Amino acid sequence: MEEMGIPLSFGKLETKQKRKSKNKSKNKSKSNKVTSTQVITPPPPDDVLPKYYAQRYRLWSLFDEGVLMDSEGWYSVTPECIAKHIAKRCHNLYKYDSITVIDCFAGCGGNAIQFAKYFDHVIAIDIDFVKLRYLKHNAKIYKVDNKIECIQGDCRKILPLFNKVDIIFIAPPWGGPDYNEKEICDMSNLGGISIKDLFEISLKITNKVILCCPRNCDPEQVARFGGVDMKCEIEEAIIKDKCKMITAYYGDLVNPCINPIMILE
Ligand code: MGP
Repeated sequence: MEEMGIPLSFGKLETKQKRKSKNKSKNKSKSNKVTSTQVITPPPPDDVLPKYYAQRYRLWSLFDEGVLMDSEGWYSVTPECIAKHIAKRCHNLYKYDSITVIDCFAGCGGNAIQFAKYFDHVIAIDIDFVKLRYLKHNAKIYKVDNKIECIQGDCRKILPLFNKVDIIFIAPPWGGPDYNEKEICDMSNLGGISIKDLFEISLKITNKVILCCPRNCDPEQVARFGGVDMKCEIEEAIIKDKCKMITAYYGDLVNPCINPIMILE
Protein backbone atom coordinates (compact mmCIF):
# COMPACT_ATOMS: atom_id res chain seq x y z
CA MET A 1 0.00 0.00 0.00
CA GLU A 2 1.27 3.45 -0.80
CA GLU A 3 0.64 6.03 1.87
CA MET A 4 1.39 9.76 1.67
CA GLY A 5 2.90 9.28 -1.77
CA ILE A 6 5.95 7.52 -0.29
CA PRO A 7 7.62 5.26 -2.87
CA LEU A 8 7.42 1.56 -2.07
CA SER A 9 10.97 0.59 -2.98
CA PHE A 10 14.31 2.27 -2.49
CA GLY A 11 17.95 1.65 -3.33
CA LYS A 12 17.49 -0.09 -6.70
CA LEU A 13 20.51 -0.05 -9.05
CA GLU A 14 20.26 2.79 -11.52
CA THR A 15 21.00 2.04 -15.17
CA LYS A 16 22.27 4.77 -17.53
CA GLN A 17 18.94 4.80 -19.31
CA LYS A 18 17.02 5.14 -16.08
CA ARG A 19 19.27 7.99 -14.96
CA LYS A 20 18.65 9.76 -18.31
CA SER A 21 14.89 9.53 -17.97
CA LYS A 22 15.17 10.59 -14.33
CA ASN A 23 17.07 13.72 -15.37
CA LYS A 24 14.44 14.37 -18.00
CA SER A 25 11.67 14.23 -15.43
CA LYS A 26 13.77 16.40 -13.10
CA ASN A 27 13.90 19.07 -15.80
CA LYS A 28 10.21 18.66 -16.38
CA SER A 29 9.40 19.22 -12.73
CA LYS A 30 11.46 22.43 -12.84
CA SER A 31 8.80 23.87 -15.12
CA ASN A 32 6.31 23.57 -12.22
CA LYS A 33 3.64 22.13 -14.47
CA VAL A 34 0.99 20.11 -12.66
CA THR A 35 -0.31 17.35 -14.86
CA SER A 36 -3.75 15.88 -14.35
CA THR A 37 -2.27 12.51 -13.30
CA GLN A 38 -0.30 13.93 -10.35
CA VAL A 39 -1.80 13.24 -6.96
CA ILE A 40 -1.31 16.06 -4.52
CA THR A 41 -1.48 14.97 -0.90
CA PRO A 42 -2.51 17.84 1.35
CA PRO A 43 -0.16 18.33 4.33
CA PRO A 44 -1.32 17.02 7.73
CA PRO A 45 -3.00 19.53 10.02
CA ASP A 46 -0.48 21.24 12.37
CA ASP A 47 -1.58 19.34 15.49
CA VAL A 48 -1.43 15.88 13.89
CA LEU A 49 1.66 13.67 13.88
CA PRO A 50 2.51 12.70 10.29
CA LYS A 51 2.47 8.98 11.19
CA TYR A 52 -1.23 9.19 12.07
CA TYR A 53 -2.05 11.30 9.03
CA ALA A 54 -0.32 8.73 6.84
CA GLN A 55 -2.80 6.16 8.18
CA ARG A 56 -5.91 8.27 7.61
CA TYR A 57 -7.57 5.81 5.21
CA ARG A 58 -6.84 2.98 7.62
CA LEU A 59 -8.57 4.97 10.36
CA TRP A 60 -11.50 5.92 8.13
CA SER A 61 -12.12 4.39 4.73
CA LEU A 62 -14.43 7.35 3.98
CA PHE A 63 -11.90 9.93 5.17
CA ASP A 64 -12.22 11.95 1.97
CA GLU A 65 -15.97 12.36 2.49
CA GLY A 66 -15.08 14.94 5.16
CA VAL A 67 -14.44 12.97 8.37
CA LEU A 68 -13.74 15.27 11.32
CA MET A 69 -11.42 14.59 14.26
CA ASP A 70 -9.80 16.67 16.98
CA SER A 71 -6.11 16.18 17.82
CA GLU A 72 -6.86 13.48 20.44
CA GLY A 73 -9.08 11.68 17.94
CA TRP A 74 -6.21 11.43 15.48
CA TYR A 75 -4.04 9.35 17.79
CA SER A 76 -6.74 7.43 19.61
CA VAL A 77 -9.41 6.46 17.09
CA THR A 78 -9.53 2.70 16.47
CA PRO A 79 -8.51 1.76 12.90
CA GLU A 80 -11.68 0.98 10.98
CA CYS A 81 -10.87 -2.68 10.27
CA ILE A 82 -10.35 -3.34 13.99
CA ALA A 83 -13.53 -1.50 15.01
CA LYS A 84 -15.42 -3.43 12.35
CA HIS A 85 -13.99 -6.73 13.52
CA ILE A 86 -15.03 -6.07 17.15
CA ALA A 87 -18.59 -5.11 16.13
CA LYS A 88 -18.92 -8.04 13.72
CA ARG A 89 -17.68 -10.47 16.34
CA CYS A 90 -20.37 -9.26 18.76
CA HIS A 91 -22.98 -9.53 16.03
CA ASN A 92 -21.94 -13.10 15.23
CA LEU A 93 -22.62 -13.92 18.84
CA TYR A 94 -26.06 -12.33 19.01
CA LYS A 95 -27.17 -12.92 15.41
CA TYR A 96 -29.83 -10.21 15.80
CA ASP A 97 -29.74 -6.44 15.63
CA SER A 98 -32.01 -5.16 18.37
CA ILE A 99 -29.48 -4.85 21.16
CA THR A 100 -28.02 -1.82 22.89
CA VAL A 101 -24.30 -1.09 22.99
CA ILE A 102 -22.79 1.64 25.15
CA ASP A 103 -19.50 3.17 24.05
CA CYS A 104 -18.11 4.81 27.21
CA PHE A 105 -15.35 6.92 25.62
CA ALA A 106 -16.84 7.37 22.19
CA GLY A 107 -14.54 10.16 20.95
CA CYS A 108 -15.06 10.97 17.28
CA GLY A 109 -16.94 7.73 16.71
CA GLY A 110 -14.63 5.10 15.20
CA ASN A 111 -16.13 2.27 17.29
CA ALA A 112 -19.67 3.62 17.80
CA ILE A 113 -20.12 3.93 14.04
CA GLN A 114 -19.05 0.34 13.39
CA PHE A 115 -21.32 -0.94 16.19
CA ALA A 116 -24.17 1.02 14.61
CA LYS A 117 -23.50 -0.75 11.30
CA TYR A 118 -24.45 -4.02 13.02
CA PHE A 119 -26.82 -3.03 15.84
CA ASP A 120 -29.90 -0.82 16.11
CA HIS A 121 -29.06 1.20 19.18
CA VAL A 122 -25.68 2.62 20.18
CA ILE A 123 -25.26 5.05 23.06
CA ALA A 124 -22.12 7.14 22.62
CA ILE A 125 -20.86 8.80 25.79
CA ASP A 126 -18.05 11.33 25.91
CA ILE A 127 -17.11 14.11 28.26
CA ASP A 128 -16.19 16.36 25.33
CA PHE A 129 -19.05 18.00 23.46
CA VAL A 130 -16.91 18.84 20.41
CA LYS A 131 -15.96 15.18 19.95
CA LEU A 132 -19.63 14.20 20.04
CA ARG A 133 -20.43 16.81 17.39
CA TYR A 134 -17.73 15.31 15.21
CA LEU A 135 -19.08 11.84 15.96
CA LYS A 136 -22.56 12.80 14.76
CA HIS A 137 -21.08 14.35 11.62
CA ASN A 138 -18.97 11.24 10.93
CA ALA A 139 -21.95 8.96 11.61
CA LYS A 140 -23.86 10.83 8.90
CA ILE A 141 -21.06 10.08 6.45
CA TYR A 142 -21.35 6.39 7.35
CA LYS A 143 -25.17 6.64 7.19
CA VAL A 144 -25.77 5.41 10.75
CA ASP A 145 -26.49 8.68 12.56
CA ASN A 146 -30.11 7.60 13.18
CA LYS A 147 -28.87 4.67 15.30
CA ILE A 148 -26.50 6.60 17.58
CA GLU A 149 -27.63 8.51 20.63
CA CYS A 150 -24.97 10.85 22.05
CA ILE A 151 -24.75 11.68 25.73
CA GLN A 152 -22.23 14.22 26.95
CA GLY A 153 -20.80 13.52 30.38
CA ASP A 154 -18.73 11.25 32.58
CA CYS A 155 -19.49 7.61 31.82
CA ARG A 156 -19.03 6.70 35.49
CA LYS A 157 -22.05 8.85 36.30
CA ILE A 158 -24.10 7.99 33.23
CA LEU A 159 -23.69 4.19 33.23
CA PRO A 160 -25.59 3.64 36.52
CA LEU A 161 -28.64 5.31 34.94
CA PHE A 162 -29.09 2.26 32.69
CA ASN A 163 -30.33 -1.11 33.79
CA LYS A 164 -30.75 -2.80 30.41
CA VAL A 165 -27.67 -2.66 28.23
CA ASP A 166 -26.33 -5.61 26.29
CA ILE A 167 -22.70 -4.67 25.68
CA ILE A 168 -20.46 -2.09 27.34
CA PHE A 169 -17.46 -1.01 25.29
CA ILE A 170 -14.58 0.77 27.03
CA ALA A 171 -11.73 2.36 25.06
CA PRO A 172 -10.20 4.72 27.63
CA PRO A 173 -7.48 7.29 26.99
CA TRP A 174 -4.13 5.56 27.48
CA GLY A 175 -2.21 8.71 28.39
CA GLY A 176 -1.43 10.20 24.97
CA PRO A 177 0.70 8.99 22.07
CA ASP A 178 3.65 8.34 24.45
CA TYR A 179 1.83 5.46 26.16
CA ASN A 180 4.32 2.95 24.75
CA GLU A 181 7.46 4.59 26.10
CA LYS A 182 7.22 2.37 29.17
CA GLU A 183 7.71 -1.37 28.85
CA ILE A 184 4.36 -2.06 30.51
CA CYS A 185 1.43 0.35 30.47
CA ASP A 186 -0.19 0.30 33.90
CA MET A 187 -3.92 0.51 33.28
CA SER A 188 -5.04 0.82 36.88
CA ASN A 189 -5.40 4.58 36.67
CA LEU A 190 -5.64 6.22 33.30
CA GLY A 191 -5.78 10.01 33.55
CA GLY A 192 -7.68 9.86 36.83
CA ILE A 193 -10.02 7.10 35.68
CA SER A 194 -9.88 3.90 37.70
CA ILE A 195 -10.61 1.04 35.30
CA LYS A 196 -11.34 -1.22 38.26
CA ASP A 197 -14.09 1.18 39.43
CA LEU A 198 -15.44 1.45 35.92
CA PHE A 199 -15.69 -2.35 35.75
CA GLU A 200 -17.47 -2.45 39.09
CA ILE A 201 -20.12 -0.09 37.67
CA SER A 202 -20.31 -1.91 34.31
CA LEU A 203 -20.59 -5.44 35.72
CA LYS A 204 -23.69 -4.44 37.66
CA ILE A 205 -25.37 -3.90 34.28
CA THR A 206 -23.93 -6.66 32.08
CA ASN A 207 -21.04 -9.15 32.03
CA LYS A 208 -20.55 -8.50 28.31
CA VAL A 209 -17.78 -5.94 28.54
CA ILE A 210 -15.04 -5.09 26.05
CA LEU A 211 -11.86 -3.22 27.02
CA CYS A 212 -9.46 -1.73 24.45
CA CYS A 213 -5.92 -1.93 25.75
CA PRO A 214 -2.51 -0.81 24.54
CA ARG A 215 -0.25 -3.51 23.11
CA ASN A 216 2.12 -3.05 26.09
CA CYS A 217 -0.58 -3.79 28.67
CA ASP A 218 -0.20 -6.52 31.28
CA PRO A 219 -2.67 -9.29 30.29
CA GLU A 220 -2.99 -10.47 33.88
CA GLN A 221 -3.92 -7.00 35.08
CA VAL A 222 -6.41 -6.72 32.22
CA ALA A 223 -7.99 -10.08 33.09
CA ARG A 224 -8.24 -9.10 36.76
CA PHE A 225 -10.47 -6.11 35.94
CA GLY A 226 -13.26 -8.64 35.39
CA GLY A 227 -12.80 -10.01 38.91
CA VAL A 228 -12.64 -13.53 40.28
CA ASP A 229 -14.38 -16.27 38.28
CA MET A 230 -14.86 -14.02 35.27
CA LYS A 231 -13.65 -15.34 31.91
CA CYS A 232 -11.46 -13.00 29.89
CA GLU A 233 -10.25 -13.43 26.33
CA ILE A 234 -7.29 -11.42 25.10
CA GLU A 235 -7.19 -10.74 21.37
CA GLU A 236 -4.31 -9.10 19.54
CA ALA A 237 -5.27 -6.90 16.60
CA ILE A 238 -2.49 -7.19 14.05
CA ILE A 239 -2.16 -4.98 11.00
CA LYS A 240 0.70 -5.58 8.60
CA ASP A 241 2.65 -7.82 11.02
CA LYS A 242 2.34 -5.35 13.89
CA CYS A 243 0.10 -5.57 16.93
CA LYS A 244 -1.84 -2.29 17.01
CA MET A 245 -3.84 -2.94 20.15
CA ILE A 246 -5.25 -5.59 22.41
CA THR A 247 -8.96 -6.18 22.86
CA ALA A 248 -10.16 -7.92 26.01
CA TYR A 249 -13.58 -9.60 25.94
CA TYR A 250 -15.24 -10.57 29.21
CA GLY A 251 -18.05 -12.83 30.37
CA ASP A 252 -20.42 -14.10 27.71
CA LEU A 253 -18.45 -12.33 24.99
CA VAL A 254 -15.62 -14.82 25.37
CA ASN A 255 -15.37 -17.19 22.44
CA PRO A 256 -16.36 -20.63 23.83
CA CYS A 257 -13.80 -22.34 21.57
CA ILE A 258 -10.74 -20.76 23.17
CA ASN A 259 -9.01 -21.10 26.52
CA PRO A 260 -9.77 -17.87 28.33
CA ILE A 261 -7.69 -16.42 31.14
CA MET A 262 -9.39 -17.32 34.43
CA ILE A 263 -8.70 -15.36 37.60
CA LEU A 264 -9.33 -17.85 40.39
CA GLU A 265 -8.33 -15.86 43.42
P1 MGP B 1 0.21 4.15 18.22
O1 MGP B 1 1.04 3.08 18.81
O2 MGP B 1 0.30 5.51 18.81
O3 MGP B 1 0.38 4.25 16.65
O4 MGP B 1 -1.33 3.72 18.31
P2 MGP B 1 1.23 3.38 15.61
O5 MGP B 1 0.76 3.80 14.28
O6 MGP B 1 1.11 1.92 15.95
O7 MGP B 1 2.63 4.00 15.82
P3 MGP B 1 4.04 3.37 16.21
O8 MGP B 1 4.94 4.56 16.34
O9 MGP B 1 3.85 2.64 17.50
O10 MGP B 1 4.42 2.47 15.06
C1 MGP B 1 -1.85 2.56 17.69
C2 MGP B 1 -3.34 2.61 17.79
O11 MGP B 1 -3.70 2.50 19.18
C3 MGP B 1 -3.96 3.93 17.35
O12 MGP B 1 -4.22 3.94 15.96
C4 MGP B 1 -5.23 3.96 18.13
O13 MGP B 1 -6.22 3.22 17.50
C5 MGP B 1 -4.87 3.26 19.42
N1 MGP B 1 -4.62 4.23 20.49
C6 MGP B 1 -3.52 4.97 20.65
N2 MGP B 1 -3.67 5.74 21.76
C7 MGP B 1 -2.68 6.65 22.29
C8 MGP B 1 -4.90 5.44 22.31
C9 MGP B 1 -5.59 5.89 23.48
O14 MGP B 1 -5.14 6.72 24.25
N3 MGP B 1 -6.80 5.32 23.71
C10 MGP B 1 -7.33 4.38 22.86
N4 MGP B 1 -8.51 3.86 23.15
N5 MGP B 1 -6.69 3.97 21.74
C11 MGP B 1 -5.48 4.49 21.49
